[in-house]
Amino acid sequence: MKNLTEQEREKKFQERIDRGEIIEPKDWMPERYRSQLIRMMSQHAHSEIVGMLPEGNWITRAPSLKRKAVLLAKVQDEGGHGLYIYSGTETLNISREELVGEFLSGKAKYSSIFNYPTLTWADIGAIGWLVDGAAIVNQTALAKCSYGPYARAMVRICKEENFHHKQGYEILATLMKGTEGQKAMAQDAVNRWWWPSLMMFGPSDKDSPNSAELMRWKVKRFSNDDLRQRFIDRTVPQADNIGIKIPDPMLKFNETTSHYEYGPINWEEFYNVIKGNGICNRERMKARRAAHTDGRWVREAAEAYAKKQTAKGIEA
Ligand code: FAQ
Repeated sequence: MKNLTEQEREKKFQERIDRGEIIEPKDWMPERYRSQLIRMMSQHAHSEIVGMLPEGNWITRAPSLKRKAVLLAKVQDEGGHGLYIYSGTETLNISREELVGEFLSGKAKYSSIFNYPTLTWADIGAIGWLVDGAAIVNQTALAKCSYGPYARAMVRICKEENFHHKQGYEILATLMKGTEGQKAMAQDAVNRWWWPSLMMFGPSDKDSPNSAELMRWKVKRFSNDDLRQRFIDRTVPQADNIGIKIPDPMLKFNETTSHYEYGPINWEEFYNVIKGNGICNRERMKARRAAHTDGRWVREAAEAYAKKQTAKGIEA
């Protein structure tokens, strides 16, 4: 690659992608490929970390010891996913401090979905079933993306998300077998989380500025609308199974296409949330900034310990 012009390098890079080769950290890559991956992977990592907050809200109020243990494990998993994806992002030559700094300053985004409140226990079921369900559809595709560290992270993360999905569905299925009040609570949670879950897949293809480039590089393997459709098609029958009604009067199965048709998504609400004006945006950022400040001593202690160990290693 040494004597090639930038254009020739990019051409060779695209040929590798077209052949289905996996790009690894030490391989040459266009600067734009690197920066797009940093944008997308860091947004994903921040989302996993912020995603701990709505569910963390119910750990102390889970209805039984078993539910509490399961929820605690799930929230810890999400934290682990965040750290795992941060490590993957660091292979693109950016430090954890920079990544976290961009998030805390508000420069980097996180998923719109985590700006909605968890009002009742049924919301924990709805998050597991719908939010993790949407995340699995999106991430199963990303497990086949062209960047090795991201693809490998997704394989492992999807396994855990499958457990999260099942536990959420089981919470709602249990409520739907309960009293009228419990059924109403489950339905109300799905009414509030359905549309925001569809927004997780990002804007419609015609309004998605990054999609064409990311698909050319096989970072995205399917478009936002295709993945959204896949999620709807697999989720509606699950709702039917437990007697939950999807809050969309226009939802109907099209026998010819074998897909569900659905009503219009409120994109104004989506853009409002990603601009920082959702119900919980301010609360979420406040919580993360406080956690960062309160955790300073831990970072300092870990750094001091690491330095001491290194020094010992050199002496030995
Ligand atoms: N929220 O051109 P596109 C989880 C932004 S993890 C906020 O289509 P792209 C696990 C987008 O950044 C959930 N912003 O963008 C869990 C761009 O703005 P920018 C997170 C959004 O990148 C479960 C602009 O709109 N998953 O749930 C959103 O091609 C339960 C234009 O959009 C990932 O991050 C949104 N929903 O496609 C944890 C997966 N959608 O940056 C706890 C990886 C779009 O140019 C509990 N990411 N935007 O200023 C992706 O697959 C993609 O980045 C998309 C967006 C599909 C999210």
